[in-house]
Amino acid sequence: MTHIEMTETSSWKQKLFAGISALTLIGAAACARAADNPGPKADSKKAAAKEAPKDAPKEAAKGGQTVQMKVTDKGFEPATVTVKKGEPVTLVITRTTDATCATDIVIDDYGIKTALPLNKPVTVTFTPKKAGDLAYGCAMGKMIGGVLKVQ
Ligand SMILES: [Cu+2]
Repeated sequence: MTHIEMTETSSWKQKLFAGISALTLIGAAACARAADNPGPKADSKKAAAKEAPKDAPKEAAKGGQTVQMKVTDKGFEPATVTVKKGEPVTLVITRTTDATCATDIVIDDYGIKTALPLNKPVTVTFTPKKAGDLAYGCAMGKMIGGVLKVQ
């Protein structure tokens, strides 16, 4: 009896471990794809990876608040976003236009300056520490930008 129970437990654990290993591999592959790695070999690998778009939401779902944003010819959309103090915020930003100078997102108070490649979701994560309006925007004095309202 005891022996059977132990066997069942260990096989269940093996299955779980195999599942976690698979997820870890998927995560590592997603990170490798996210890193800019120009060159003909890298490009052909990227083209072969069919599931790339599915990986971004998984990464963003780690915890806290997730906000999908776009950079269009009107600027950041939505420009004003309300977030909660003390909870991690994940901004998933996709720049869909080359018509503006907003090719980076800068949030001075949190030391964030992240490039926004065209048509590629980029994840920016931080935890707002104080309530109030937090300005963000492009790298040139936030000429194009918006406000994160921390409550
Ligand atoms: Cu600008």
